[in-house]
Amino acid sequence: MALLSFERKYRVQGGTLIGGDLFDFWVGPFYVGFFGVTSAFFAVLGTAFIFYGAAIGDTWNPWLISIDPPDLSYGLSLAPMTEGGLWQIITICAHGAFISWALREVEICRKLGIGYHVPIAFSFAILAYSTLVVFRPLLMGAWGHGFPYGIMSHLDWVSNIGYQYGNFHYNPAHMVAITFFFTTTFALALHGGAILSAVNPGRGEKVKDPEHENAFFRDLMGYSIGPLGIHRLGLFLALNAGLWSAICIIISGPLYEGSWIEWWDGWKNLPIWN
Ligand code: 07D
Ligand code: 07D
Repeated sequence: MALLSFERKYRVQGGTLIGGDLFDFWVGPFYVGFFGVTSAFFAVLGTAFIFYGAAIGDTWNPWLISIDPPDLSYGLSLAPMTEGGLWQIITICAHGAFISWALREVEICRKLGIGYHVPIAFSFAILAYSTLVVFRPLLMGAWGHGFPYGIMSHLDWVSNIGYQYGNFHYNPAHMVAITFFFTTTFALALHGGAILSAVNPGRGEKVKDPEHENAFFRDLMGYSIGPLGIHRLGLFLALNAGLWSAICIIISGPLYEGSWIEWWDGWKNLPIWN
């Protein structure tokens, strides 16, 4: 089915979570929906507040603009606009935009009658972000534990927090997360390579089918995970990368305050050595 007639067939009314058919229409190629409107609302408002913060700040250099969270002394209270209040409002807008975007994905899945894999996957990114700016600050008793919104300043934050706990490389959950990130790129490189090698051969060569891909991996290592399996594996690896990232930062502070380097000395205290 040609793409345009496919779109016409599946551009159906219904499947909305809220608002009935109020915003159930398309603008050009984009589905609008109630959550499209709320996404746009929060994204525009949040961006406007970032520009306002930049305007009252001391630089227009895009790398150096930074909207900082309130000082730790404000605890979990609301701060004045110029002393972290802006960061708090932008955090609310960011959550409004990200969660709306995920729910808009859900509505599109419902219209098409497909699974919710994409919105579930995006939820893991939102979870990692919320862990950094909501859950961890709540558990530690101050919004000041969130990261600043700025291109270079958020790197300063990652570096500072990394060394505040000795050296983040020694955080065991950070190790697991990094391993999942690396394995995700490894799997995507193998999968992308396998697909291209079969369906994009040299000029004049015949396009090959999935059995060629299976046979390649069977010849290479005795096993092929298969066309469906590789996507299951990919999603599993990628979601775990985000999940273990959230775990590695939520345990730093709320659960363990010392140096991650010294945490490994714990094995010396095991009773089996006595
Ligand atoms: C390629 C999809 C497209 C998305 C892009 C990002 C903005 C920000 C905001 C001016 C893979 C668009 C960027 C809208 C503009 C202002 C205020 C996704 C792709 C192109 N970071 N981070 C970057 C964000 C955190 C870290 C780049 C966001 C944590 C390190 C970009 C968040 C920690 C490095 C960026 C976020 C952390 C970066 C490229 C939110 C741990 C880099 C991102 C909402 C996760 C790299 C100068 C990219 C860099 C980089 C955006 C959170 C660490 C500016 C939106 C606090 C170590 N981060 N980041 O390609 O070059 O993502 O930084 O949580 O080295 Mg970051
Ligand atoms: C949070 C982004 C969410 C994004 C959303 C969408 C828009 C719209 C619009 C494009 C989670 C935003 C969308 C804005 C854009 C348009 C149009 C993703 C998020 C919702 N580390 N480390 C991690 C490595 C070191 C430290 C995670 C490696 C040092 C701290 C990952 C190395 C020290 C924290 C990771 C390394 C240190 C981390 C990040 C190597 C510093 C965290 C991925 C090789 C001295 C953070 C939840 C992530 C974390 C984190 C990797 C080194 C500190 C596993 C590979 C030793 C403090 N590090 N790290 O979380 O876990 O993505 O955050 O050296 O907080 Mg680390």
